[in-house]
Formats: sequence, C-alpha cells, structure tokens
Amino acid sequence: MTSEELRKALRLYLVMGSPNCGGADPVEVLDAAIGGGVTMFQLREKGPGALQGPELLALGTRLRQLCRDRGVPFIVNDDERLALELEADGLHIGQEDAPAAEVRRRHPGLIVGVSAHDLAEAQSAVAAGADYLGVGPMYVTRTKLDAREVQGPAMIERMRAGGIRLPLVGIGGIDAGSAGPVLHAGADGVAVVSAITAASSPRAAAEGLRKLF
Ligand code: 3NM
Repeated sequence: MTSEELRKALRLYLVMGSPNCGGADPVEVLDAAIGGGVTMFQLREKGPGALQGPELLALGTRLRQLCRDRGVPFIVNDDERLALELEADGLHIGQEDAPAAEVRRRHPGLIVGVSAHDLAEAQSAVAAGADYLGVGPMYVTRTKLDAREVQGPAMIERMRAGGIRLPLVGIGGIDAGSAGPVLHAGADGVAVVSAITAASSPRAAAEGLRKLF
C-alpha cells in the first residue's frame, strides 16, 4: 500500500473488540459498519469480558476474513503473535507496548501504527519508522478507562506545526458531531469505537461520519 492509499484508508477507522459490541455479534457490527463506509479496521480486544486464546483467534479469523472480502485493511492492536496468526495487514501499538522501532524491524511488511499523545512521542514514532499515528484523546471517552488527559484537536495542529507529516488519525470521544475540528486541525481521518459500536444502527452511524469526507 502506498502512503497515499494509507492516508485514504485512515479516513474512517473503526477500532473494536467484542466488549464494545454490547452483546451483538462483532462480525455483524463490522459488516454493517463497512456497508456504511468504514475504510479501515482494528481488532482491539480489551476491557471487561475480553476474549482470549482460541475464542479470540476464532473471532479474529471471522473479522479478518470479512475485511479481506470487503477490501478493508485489517489491523491488530498490540498482539504481534495474533497479528501474524491472522495474517493481519498491520499492527497498532501504544506507548506501553513493545518499542515501535523493534516492532518495525520485526515486521517490515506490516503497517505499523503508533499511539502518540504529544509532539515528542510523535517525533519518536516517526524516527522509529511508524506508518501512521493515532492521536488522542481528542475528547472525553468512556471507552478507554486508562486514557490520558484530553488533548483536543489542538494537539494535531501542534504536531503538524512541529513538522509531523505522517498520516494522522484523531481518536477518543469522536462522533459525527465532533469530528469536524479534528479533520480541520490536520488529521487525515478519525478513529472511533462507540460512535459506531454503540449506535442503534452502526451502518447509519458510519454513513454519518463518511459524509464528512
Ligand atoms: N485510544 P471512543 S482513546 C482506543 O487516546 C482508544 O489513545 C485512545 O473510544 C487514545 O471512540 C480510545 O468510544 C477509545 O471514545 C476511543
């Protein structure tokens, strides 16, 4: 994938695991969300009731297949082994996970995304060879219990002003009503969990976000 293709794929990035789906089948949620215009998917199986082992592998296999069928890049959060087992297109890592430079070296063919919360973290991630950055939290989020302090869209502006040219997505508390300032600040796209997974119609929610592009 070229960097321009990656920039486009990052426009509407759904991040999700079974704990975010309120008992609905994550495969059905993802199918509807892709129907509504989701352009990239990350399997992030975290929080109360998160699946592990064979159950996680089984769910990941179904989600991976759906992404393959629909032509949507499939990214795995944090778990390098799972990413390889599922033949993921990429890995997303946080500041508390394995160092980005090592992940980059170990997996030269994968898209590597890194969570960055300030300009210094963004600069280190660029130096480590990241392909894109997730910047958050943009707004208050109830999805990630250990989220940092709210940075707001201004952090994206600060990164752009500081010379960061890598594809950027904002994350944290974003929905169709609050995505505008994030894009205006210089983000290539938005990453969302609950705006889609907790919506009564994930498809309509995704359509509402896609209209912004
Ligand atoms: N990462 P919602 S915030 C997974 O700030 C994640 O790095 C964040 O969920 C960060 O769209 C977040 O429901 C949760 O607010 C985003």
